[in-house]
Amino acid sequence: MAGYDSKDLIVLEGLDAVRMRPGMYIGTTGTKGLHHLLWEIIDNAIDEIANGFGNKVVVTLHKDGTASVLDNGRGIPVSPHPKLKVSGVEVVFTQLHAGGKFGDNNYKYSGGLHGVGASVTNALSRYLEVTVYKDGKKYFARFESIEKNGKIHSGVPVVKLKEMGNTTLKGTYVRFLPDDRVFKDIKFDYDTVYERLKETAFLNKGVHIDLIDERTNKHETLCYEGGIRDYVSSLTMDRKPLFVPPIYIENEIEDTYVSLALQYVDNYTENIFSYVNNIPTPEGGTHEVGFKTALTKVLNDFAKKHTKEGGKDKKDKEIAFIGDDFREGLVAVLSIKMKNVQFEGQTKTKLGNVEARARVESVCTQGLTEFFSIKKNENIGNIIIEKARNAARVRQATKRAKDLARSKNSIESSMLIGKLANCASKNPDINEIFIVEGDSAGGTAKQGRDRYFQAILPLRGKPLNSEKKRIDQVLANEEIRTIIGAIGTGIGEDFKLDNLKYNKIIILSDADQDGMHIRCILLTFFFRYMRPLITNGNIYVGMPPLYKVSTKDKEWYCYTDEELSQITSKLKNYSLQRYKGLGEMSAKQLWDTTMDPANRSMIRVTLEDAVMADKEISMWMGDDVGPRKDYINKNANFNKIDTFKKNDENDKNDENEGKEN
Ligand code: TSJ
Repeated sequence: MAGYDSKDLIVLEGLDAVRMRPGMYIGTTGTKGLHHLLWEIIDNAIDEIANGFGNKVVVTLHKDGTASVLDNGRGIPVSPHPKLKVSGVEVVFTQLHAGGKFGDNNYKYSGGLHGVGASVTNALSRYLEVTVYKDGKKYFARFESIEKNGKIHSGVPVVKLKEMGNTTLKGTYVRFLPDDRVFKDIKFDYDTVYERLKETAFLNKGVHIDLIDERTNKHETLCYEGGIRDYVSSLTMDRKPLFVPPIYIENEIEDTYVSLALQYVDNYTENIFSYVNNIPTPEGGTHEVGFKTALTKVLNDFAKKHTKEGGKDKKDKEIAFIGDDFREGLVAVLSIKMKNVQFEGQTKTKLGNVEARARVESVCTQGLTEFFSIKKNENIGNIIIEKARNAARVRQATKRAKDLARSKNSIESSMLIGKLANCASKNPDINEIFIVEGDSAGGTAKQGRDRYFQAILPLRGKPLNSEKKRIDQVLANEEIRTIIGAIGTGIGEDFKLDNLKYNKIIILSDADQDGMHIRCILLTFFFRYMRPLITNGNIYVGMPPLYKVSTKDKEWYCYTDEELSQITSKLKNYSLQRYKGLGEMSAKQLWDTTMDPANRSMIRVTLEDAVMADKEISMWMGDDVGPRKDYINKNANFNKIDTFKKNDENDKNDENEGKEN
């Protein structure tokens, strides 16, 4: 232990502090902390490469429990430090650098997870060895954490840096054994290291990173010429990108390097992965704000310009986009490099530097504007605007529906006036509302009803567009919003059964395909947004008759084909009327057959019915064409009320709603 003098002791005390409170430097002494030792070393090697010196890093997990990192950079300086009078290598491994304050040296951007440096790895290792290949010479040094008089001295230079002969190589090799007196478990995990290196390789384009596990003979070579472009592509690979390849921007401004890659996928979530000096910033920060501002601005400009010129969609002028609209389905990686970074937030993973915002915004605005000004990229712009327009519509419709559901006296709202024929009674327990397909049938029902307790809400024409892909868009439908207003409970999280205005909600639609479709949509809507109404048994499907059989002195209504043949088989002279729709019935007939509680038969909708309707709707409206095609083929001549018929027969025995009270 030659050369272990008082001057060094000061330094050594620093490293002992690390061992005393490892948590302060590496977070934990668990697996995460263990791997942190390796990240510090890797980050230093990557820094060298990122600064333009060398192009390769090899990480090896050895059988003896050590890990090593090799780069082909310039080699850590070996000359004596002017003040400390020890080699540069010794400074690197024995000097504790207070987090982030390592700014004004040769490192352009100080890396390392918290910038604590390689000395922390040394302090928490059994031993650490360094080999430097530089200026034709090979150098070696070794550090150990030694126990002496019951006290552990951390990271002591036991072999001072020495020349070991000639070499043609360049670079730095560091190998260390984590100290089992600090860590419970000192086994490095291949997958953890692999994932970290993959991310690093994405963030440092063109850098070759090898991972070798000598314990298992597993190995991997990572190198992405596209950098974060490849990162984004890998993220969107399984998620239907709306265009390829990702948009890419890269520029430097005021000593801040900004790179951005982005793509859109066919879903509704926002995925921005941001980094500062290769450190992830999951809490975001000023750089993300700058990017978002730029994206919103550029896309808004694009939308304005291209709707005016093209004039394809006049409605566009009505839609005011907000930033969120441009981030549905966005997958972006933003990586910046700058000096003197300040982290904030709960987990210190949010960039706080105010200057970063304008710089990132400037680079992104310029880059994106340029991208979209190129003629062949116009189509990509249109795809994004189309997606944003969709997002904006859903947002507005959802808001309208929610507002309506929240507003206290929504029944008085203008939309309902003239549509809803409300009942006189204010007692929800006895009140019923018929949701009737079509204005004409609605009119008949209004005439035929018992206006004391029966309300009628006609649905106009063909209310819902089956082209709509998302159920959220069902909320854009005025009819649906009217229903929400009439029922009174609100929807989704705001649902309150206590505010239900009608104990029975009865869907009355024609027994044809359109009728079934409307019924499906309504059930799906109730299932998704007012589910307690279904589980509570408030939703019914009305059963108008399909036929009327008349003889000279009697009339029968038939609700199924079986009933019809049963009755007509015993008759000789009869006339048959087939009801094609509710509108063909008189007010009295409708009352007698379908609305009069004493005679009517209705189906109480069960959760299973609703699930079925929901599935059916998903099939019709989903993105996946496969199942829809199958369904159409299988049911080319399907009976329109299949879904309900089965239940009809069951229910008729035990219930029966028609014979209630
Ligand atoms: F973390 C570490 F220190 F242990 C470590 C550092 C580990 C590994 C594997 C590599 C490195 C490292 C450091 N590789 N390359 C460098 N480069 C320098 O330290 C260096 C070289 C030359 C000059 C110069 O100004 O000439 C400056 C520096 C900082």
